[in-house]
Amino acid sequence: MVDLPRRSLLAGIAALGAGACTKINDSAATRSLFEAAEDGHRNLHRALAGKQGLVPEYTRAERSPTFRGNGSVTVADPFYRSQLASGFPDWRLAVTGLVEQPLSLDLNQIKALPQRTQITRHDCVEGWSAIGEWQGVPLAALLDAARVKPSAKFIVFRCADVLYGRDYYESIDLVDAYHPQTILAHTLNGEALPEKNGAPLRMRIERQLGYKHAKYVKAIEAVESFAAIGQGRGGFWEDIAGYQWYAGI
Ligand SMILES: Nc1nc2c(c(=O)[nH]1)N[C@H]1C(S)=C(S)[C@@H](COP(=O)(O)O)O[C@H]1N2
Ligand SMILES: [Mo]
Repeated sequence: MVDLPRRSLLAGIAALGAGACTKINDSAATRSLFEAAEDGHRNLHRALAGKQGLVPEYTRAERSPTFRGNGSVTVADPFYRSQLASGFPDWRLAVTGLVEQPLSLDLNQIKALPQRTQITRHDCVEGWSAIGEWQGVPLAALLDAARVKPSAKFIVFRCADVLYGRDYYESIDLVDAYHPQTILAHTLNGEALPEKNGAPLRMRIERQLGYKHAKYVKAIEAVESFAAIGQGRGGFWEDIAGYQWYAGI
């Protein structure tokens, strides 16, 4: 694990330029991944929505007065508890797996990367929705800084909470990973994320249902397959309750 100095991280991102997303989405690797998608729902959904279609964004006036917490709303891990009490000074996000340059970033480094703010609607399969304003770093910027290897097919999120005795985790494909509205958020409605909503860092994967939006993210891992992780279905709810891995909305 290399602690990449902030300056070289920013220089690396600047060198990639604003075209980074386009470049990756136009790559033969991504196209063949898309074309090879086996899942009928996924193919259909992508064909209808367009690969990079954006979900609607809302106005500040439309934000829900409170954004409820669901699933884990607290984290028992003692290191997490001491960090929560002091504003996460020693919290590190790892970017690992099939990358040329593994990263270990603190919150200040993450906030110094390009940022995106979006007001979106969260839909939980349990039958509730909420509109919130999220700010964070596009996952694409983190993946570009770490230089994902061509063999990577999925991005896995490792979380700090344990629910029903299991580590929460989730995974998405590279199309969703590089989607412009897929961000690692640190701020909700202008304030640091509350514990119930995933402090200090949680995913927003706006074209997917709520359970894909991993909270309390401590590591992001590029993998070729998620068969050996958890029970092999790609996520916590996929493993324990048979929820669909592809939860496109
Ligand atoms: N780490 C972790 N992430 C999680 C969950 C969880 O229990 N643990 N619950 C998921 C579900 S089912 C939903 S609907 C959303 C809820 O996000 P919220 O608590 O901010 O409303 O987080 C998702 N991400
Ligand atoms: Mo959910």
